[in-house]
Amino acid sequence: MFESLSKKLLRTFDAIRGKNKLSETDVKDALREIKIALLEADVSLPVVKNLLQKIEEKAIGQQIIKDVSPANQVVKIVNDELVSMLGEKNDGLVLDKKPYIILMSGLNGSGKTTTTAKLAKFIQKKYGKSVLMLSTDVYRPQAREQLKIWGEKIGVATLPIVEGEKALDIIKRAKKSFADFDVVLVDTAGRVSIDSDMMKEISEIKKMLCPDDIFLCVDALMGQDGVNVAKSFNDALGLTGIIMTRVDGDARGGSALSMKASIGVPVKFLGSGEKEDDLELFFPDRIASRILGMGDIVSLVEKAQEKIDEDEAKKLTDRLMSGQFNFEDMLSQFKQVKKLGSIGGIMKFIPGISGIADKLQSAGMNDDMMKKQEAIILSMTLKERRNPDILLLGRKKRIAKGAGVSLSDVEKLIKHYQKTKSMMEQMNNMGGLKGLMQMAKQMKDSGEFANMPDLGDLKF
Ligand SMILES: Nc1nc2c(ncn2[C@@H]2O[C@H](COP(=O)(O)OP(=O)(O)OP(=O)(O)O)[C@@H](O)[C@H]2O)c(=O)[nH]1
Ligand SMILES: [Mg+2]
Repeated sequence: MFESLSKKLLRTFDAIRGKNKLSETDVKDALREIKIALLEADVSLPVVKNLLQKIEEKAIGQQIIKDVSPANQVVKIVNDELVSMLGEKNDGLVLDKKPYIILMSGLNGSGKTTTTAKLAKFIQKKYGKSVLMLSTDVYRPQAREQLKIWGEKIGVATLPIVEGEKALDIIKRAKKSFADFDVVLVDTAGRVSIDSDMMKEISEIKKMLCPDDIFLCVDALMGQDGVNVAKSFNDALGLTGIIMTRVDGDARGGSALSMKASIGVPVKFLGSGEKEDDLELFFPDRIASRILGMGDIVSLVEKAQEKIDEDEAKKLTDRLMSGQFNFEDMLSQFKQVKKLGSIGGIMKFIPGISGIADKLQSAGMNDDMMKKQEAIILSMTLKERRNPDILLLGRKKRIAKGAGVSLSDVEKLIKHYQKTKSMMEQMNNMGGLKGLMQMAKQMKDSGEFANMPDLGDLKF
């Protein structure tokens, strides 16, 4: 989601980036492009108009700030207005009460049950709270069973199922065990928003529960229709947050971007897959910077911290720094990259690189290359991995055959290894991080990474 919008906005900014001074026409041209990009991303017209008006007022009246390029000033204005449109801050869940009750609502198949389980896992992991899940979906066969299976899978308690019970009776029974838990998540039956009986039922559930949060799951693929659905649920229930599901599909993202501005309810979470960990908080500032190609270092670091075994990472760094790097270390490096997701996925998060990620990918820096290199290392004996110096022609040929690659592939990898090792030694001699910064500067000055941003480029 957001990729195509992001690409178009970056192109617009590129067009003004080279200019020392922006005329009113330059700004107007850029704004027109931004407008088209947002409309194509399915952001609703009134929302786009409002946003553009605010950006224009600021952009045209802006003071020239010393040392900051006009284009970056425009990017900053667009960024700030996007953040404000998306709802500024997301404090996540403030579970300030026991039990804290969350009611889940949504259309049929919008992802309520899956999201209930994801949310339970999130709460348990992030806040260390005990969670009870229950389903009042007595209409779809196996609906309550589905939640029970999730509970067993993720280690979260579910209310025992009593066949033949009505939705409100389930709530009545469940309330007796509420005191034993910090958080209670209530999954409900799917409904069509115009189905008045079902809307009446969930309103009654709400009355009985007095929930602290009422979330609506909206399928991102619905586009602007999703905003209309949210409006009718909000009118009936008074929502406290939206969870956009299926953002891993090819949704253009317009509904997520319009929600707060259209109905006044913020998007709180994004659901990005069918597994229990595929849920992330929706942070307006990070989303804006991701869209504007400024990368999202914070998300990357968090993602990395969660998945990489810190000890292993430290061990690897120590070995790198001491020049002891060998193929076993390289293999463990690959494993860590795999844990983070694809190389393309990682690059999207890095400021300055997101715009050239495609080019790098097509130049061969991609997951296929990594798989090939991994296969080559796996064909080496342990002794060879630990002592790359013994890799003479005979061994190289055997390894190539074992990995199903050509001899030149093996030689390329060995060269890559030698280069990395010598870079590490050089860096070590130059004094660690300071050396790295110097090396980065040299690389940039030599034109090798002409697109690498100066730190100054990223500041406003
Ligand atoms: N790709 C993707 N699939 C999802 C996501 N969330 C849910 N799904 C899938 O969507 C389907 C429906 O999800 P459910 O959680 O059963 O939806 P529901 O709203 O509870 O459905 P009903 O109870 O029948 O109304 C399942 O196959 C889920 O695996 C998501 O974020 N991404
Ligand atoms: Mg369900």
